[in-house]
Amino acid sequence: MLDNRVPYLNQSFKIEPMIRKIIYISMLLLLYSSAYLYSQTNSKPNIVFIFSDDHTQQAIGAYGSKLMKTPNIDRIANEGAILKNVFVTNSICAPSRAVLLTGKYSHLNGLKDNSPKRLFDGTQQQVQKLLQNANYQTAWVGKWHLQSYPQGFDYWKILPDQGNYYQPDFINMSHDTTRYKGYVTNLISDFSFDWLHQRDSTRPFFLVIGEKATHRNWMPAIEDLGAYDDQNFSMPENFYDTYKDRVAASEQDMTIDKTMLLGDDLKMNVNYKKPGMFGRLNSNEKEAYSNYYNSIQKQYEQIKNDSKAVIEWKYQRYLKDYLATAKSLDRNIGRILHYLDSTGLDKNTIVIYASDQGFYLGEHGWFDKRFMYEESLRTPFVIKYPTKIKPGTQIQNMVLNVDFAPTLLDMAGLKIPKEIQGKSFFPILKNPKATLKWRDAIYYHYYEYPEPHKVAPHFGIRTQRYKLIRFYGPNNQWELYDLSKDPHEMNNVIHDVSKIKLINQLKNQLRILINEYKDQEALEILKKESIF
Ligand code: SGN
Ligand code: CA
Repeated sequence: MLDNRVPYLNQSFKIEPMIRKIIYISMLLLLYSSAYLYSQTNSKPNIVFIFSDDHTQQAIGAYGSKLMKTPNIDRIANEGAILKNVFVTNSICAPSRAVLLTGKYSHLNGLKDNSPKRLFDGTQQQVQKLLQNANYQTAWVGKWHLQSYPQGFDYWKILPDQGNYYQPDFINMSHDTTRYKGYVTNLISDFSFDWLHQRDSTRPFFLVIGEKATHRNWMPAIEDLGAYDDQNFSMPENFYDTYKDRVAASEQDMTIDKTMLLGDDLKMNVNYKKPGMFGRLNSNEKEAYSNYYNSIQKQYEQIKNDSKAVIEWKYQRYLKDYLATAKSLDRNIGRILHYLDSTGLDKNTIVIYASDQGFYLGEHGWFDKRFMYEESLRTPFVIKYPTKIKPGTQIQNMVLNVDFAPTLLDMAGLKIPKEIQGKSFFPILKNPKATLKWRDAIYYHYYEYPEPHKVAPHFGIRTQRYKLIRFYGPNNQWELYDLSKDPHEMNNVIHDVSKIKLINQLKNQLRILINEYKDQEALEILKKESIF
C-alpha cells in the first residue's frame, strides 16, 4: 500500500490549491510566532546539517565548477564560509557517517567498511547524544546507511541501506517500513519539514538531512531529465590515464570504460516491467524515462561500433545524469533555506552542507571514490552561522571529517570529550586570520577490498605539498606525489633517489600520526618495514 501523506510534491496529486495555500500560510504564521518565542528564550543555535552522498567539489559552483551551477549551496558559502581543504579519513559512505557521529577514525569507532555484516555500535558516545544531554532535540531524516538503528536521535526516518530514487521505502522508528510516492530528494526535505513543524519550539534542535543524491545510479527527477543535454563537457586531462607506476590504480574496477554499465547506470535498454529501481517508476514516470532514454539510445546506436566514441559518449552521459541528479539536490537545499527564512529560524540556525566524500567525474577515467587521491579524499563543506561567521569567509586550513563532531559541540557551547580525535575549527571560522596552532598534515586509512571496486586497502599522509601512500593487502606499494608539480597525481616519484630524505621525513611524520591516532593495524605494517 502506498502512503499518500506527502502530496504537494507528487506530480499526479491534485488538491485544491487555495486550501493548500491557506494551510501552508497558517502553518508558517504559527511557526514564525513560535520561532520568535524560541529566540527570546533560548540562545543556543539550532543546527541543520545537510549531508549528501558522493557529491563532489567538481560539481559545485562555489568550488569553481565548470560543469554546473549550484546557486543554493553557493548561497550558504556566500552568507557564511567555504572550506577549501576538507578531507575525509576513509572515503566511503557508512564509515564516513560513523566518523561524523563519533569524531573518531574508523579503527576506533569500529566501522571500517560498508559490509552489511559490520554493525555500527550505536551504544558508543556520539555527537547527537551529547547534544541531546544538553537539551537539544535531535533528528536524522534520509539516507543513514549504518547497519544498526540510530541511537541518540529523538526522531528518525531513514532509507533502508542505499534507498531508492523513486517511490522509496522509509524505515520508521517503530522499525516498520512505508513506501512513499515521489522522488527521494523531495521526500527527504518534506519529512524534515514535517519534523520541524511538530518539534518543541522552546528547545534548540540538531537535524541531519541525509541525502541519497548523488549516489549511483544517478536517476534524475523527471523535471531535470535532459537538463544538461546541450552541454558538451571537456574530458579531464587524465581521463585516458594508463596508471604507469601505480599498481593499485591499474588494478581497480571503477572505470567509466569497463565498469560503468550501459543498462543500470546509463539506462539503455531498460526493462521497466522488472522490479527494482526502474520498476519503481509510476506509469507517468516510466513514460518520461523511456521517452527520454529511447531518444538517447538512438545516439548510442549510431556510435556503438566505435569503441573510442562509446567511451566518450559514456562519459558525457554519466556527467549529464550525475549533474541532473545534483540539480534537484541543490533545488532542495534552496527549499530548506527558504523554509528556515520563512519561519524566522534562519537567524539562529547554523546550516552546513557537506558530502560523505568526494567522487571521480572522469578523472583517471573513473567514477566512484575510495582512493586517497584528491578528488575522493576531499569533500565539500560550506557553513553559515549568522552573526558568528562573516559572510564570504574562505578557509584554507586542512580540516578532517573527524573535526565535524567537535566543531558542532563547540558551536553549541559544549565541552569536547577527550576521546574525540578531531579538533574544533570553530575558532578558525570565527577568525580565519588568527594565528592558531593547527595541523600541518592529515592521516587517511581506507579498508574495503575487494568488492565492489577492487581498490586495495591503503593508508597515508598528506601535507600541504606532498602525499605519501602505503597500499597493502593484494600488494605492498608506496606512492609519493608532489602536489605542487603534479596536482592530478600522475607521477609516482617514490623511486626518485633525490627524494630519499623527504620520503624518510614523511614516513616519520606518518608514524607519528599513526601513533597519535592509535591505528594499531597500520603501525604493525610500518613495524615490519622497521619504521617505528
Ligand atoms: C553500491 C554501488 C557502488 C558503490 C557502493 C558504495 N554499486 O554498491 O558503486 O561504491 O554502493 O557507495 S551499485 O551498482 O549498487 O550502485 S557508498 O556511497 O554507499 O559508499
Ligand atoms: Ca557515499
